[in-house]
Amino acid sequence: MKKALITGITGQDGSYLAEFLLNKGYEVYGMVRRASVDRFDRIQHIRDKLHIFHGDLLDQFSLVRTIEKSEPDELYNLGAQSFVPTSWEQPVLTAEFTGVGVTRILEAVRQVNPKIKFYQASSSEMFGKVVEIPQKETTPFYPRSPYGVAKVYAHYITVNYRESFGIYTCSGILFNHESPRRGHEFVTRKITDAVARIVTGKSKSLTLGNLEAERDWGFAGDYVEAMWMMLQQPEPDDYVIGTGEAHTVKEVVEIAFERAGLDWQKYLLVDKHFFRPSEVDQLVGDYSKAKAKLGWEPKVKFRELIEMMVDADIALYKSGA
Ligand code: NAP
Ligand code: F7E
Repeated sequence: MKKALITGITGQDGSYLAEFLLNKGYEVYGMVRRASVDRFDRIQHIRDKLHIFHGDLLDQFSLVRTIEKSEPDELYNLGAQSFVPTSWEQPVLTAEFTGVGVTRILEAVRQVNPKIKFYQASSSEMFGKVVEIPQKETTPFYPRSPYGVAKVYAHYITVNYRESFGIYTCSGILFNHESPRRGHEFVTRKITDAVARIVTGKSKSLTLGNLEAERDWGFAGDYVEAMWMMLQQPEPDDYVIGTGEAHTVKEVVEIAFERAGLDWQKYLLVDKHFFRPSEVDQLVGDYSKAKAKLGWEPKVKFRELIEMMVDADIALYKSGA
């Protein structure tokens, strides 16, 4: 039985990846940071099948101990401060979690067992002010937020440990991916949650920032499969994962309200407070390398994804949550 260790197992992707690996017959270990209350909502349904250790990307010794105790064949590093606006408010902490944290965990791998296969959660935010459309593995990076800058560092340290020490490291450059488990502060979930609140009489409006920004939105459940596929190849490499389609925030709004039979223009407000100091205007991923080498393709389409999220949020409120 193969063993996998996931950092960030309590997050959106961590929960889908844990489910995916359990279904593949893996023994799944998760590293969680200590909090005064457990944050296991997303993994509650599989909690009894998981092995959980406490550790933190800020604490080198806890990383070494977690890897020693779990003895993984594969390590998926999904833990990060992942919300872009917070990275302007806490740039140093973001650099520590999202950037230097990756060096800490790679050092722990090197010390404990350099044969572990390592996946790093890189991001399309690294492309930032894009220099070509669509973006692929060879597109130069131009990050536009402290989060994007930290991810560029993390990406290159992952490449560097592959080239310097021969460790099997892969970097998945993932474009935005969403699901009913997405954090409420991210724009898709903020919109679908607001629609559900309006439908159930809990709210009267939704306030957003830049409606014209374009993103390439896919389904998190599809994307975790790509992470696993990367670690099953004969040679480690880096891959862009996206859908190849760009849509505006306004399109998300239109589809979400339409799904609930509401006219969005009656409910939507725009506030400068939600605009960013520097914006990423257009992201769209060219996933042809992943398709050719991994045989990976996205399954869930954009409209289907937003409708799935609206339906799930309405069901949640109707169930009394
Ligand atoms: P998420 O829902 O925000 O989850 C982040 C996870 O990281 C949580 O489990 C969190 O634990 C954990 N974490 C935060 N700081 C940590 C620390 N110091 N030590 C250990 N764990 C820590 O993010 P996600 O959407 O699942 O994304 C997973 C990864 O992919 C992240 O690295 C993100 O930056 C990257 N990524 C995401 C997307 C996307 O569109 N979702 C796209 C590209 C890349 P708590 O539960 O304790 O907070
Ligand atoms: O913003 C605009 C905002 O916060 C998307 C993370 O998973 O994907 C995610 O980062 C767009 C931006 O995601 C609001 O200005 C308008 O243009 O949902 P988001 P993100 O910043 O793209 C990347 C790939 C990651 O790696 C990150 O970890 O939506 N927008 N109005 C808004 N965004 C938010 N959050 N809230 C608004 O009210």
